[in-house]
Amino acid sequence: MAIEQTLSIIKPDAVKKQIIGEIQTRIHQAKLDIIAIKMVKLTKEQAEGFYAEHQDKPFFANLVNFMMSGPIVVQVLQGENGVERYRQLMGPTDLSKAAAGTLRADFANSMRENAVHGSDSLASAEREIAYFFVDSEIFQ
Ligand code: RTP
Ligand code: MG
Repeated sequence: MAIEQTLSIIKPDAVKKQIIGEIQTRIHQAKLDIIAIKMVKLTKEQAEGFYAEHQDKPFFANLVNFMMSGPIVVQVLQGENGVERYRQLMGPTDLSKAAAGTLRADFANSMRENAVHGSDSLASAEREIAYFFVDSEIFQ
């Protein structure tokens, strides 16, 4: 199986709860390597640009406000089948459907405040990694 990179975000709710380390431990246990990392607070423009695919959705304004409500940790993960395996580790968007042991089942507050983001495809991963990192900040 191919080694893939994916973009992971520890969202404002999880940073506020001081569970960055717990989430990273789960990532390491899932055999995904953290090969780039930074803590940032998004501007409105950055949050809107990152989630531009959702701009026509009814939840867009609330999503943008949430994502700029506090600092986030942005990281690039690498591992075998990394995009799909990190999505599995996160669990589904709707936490009522998330299996125990997934990040969202264990750490999400709600459908919106759901602790983590992960790229949903290889194409999204490429775009999202480039949104936050230049090549010299990624240590493969
Ligand atoms: P993400 O992009 O953050 O990894 O999450 P996802 O793929 O599981 O879900 P997506 O459909 O891309 O939605 C992006 C984020 O928008 C918020 N959301 N709120 N109905 C709602 O109130 C609603 N639906 C989605 C969540 O923060 C979700 O992660
Ligand atoms: Mg998504």
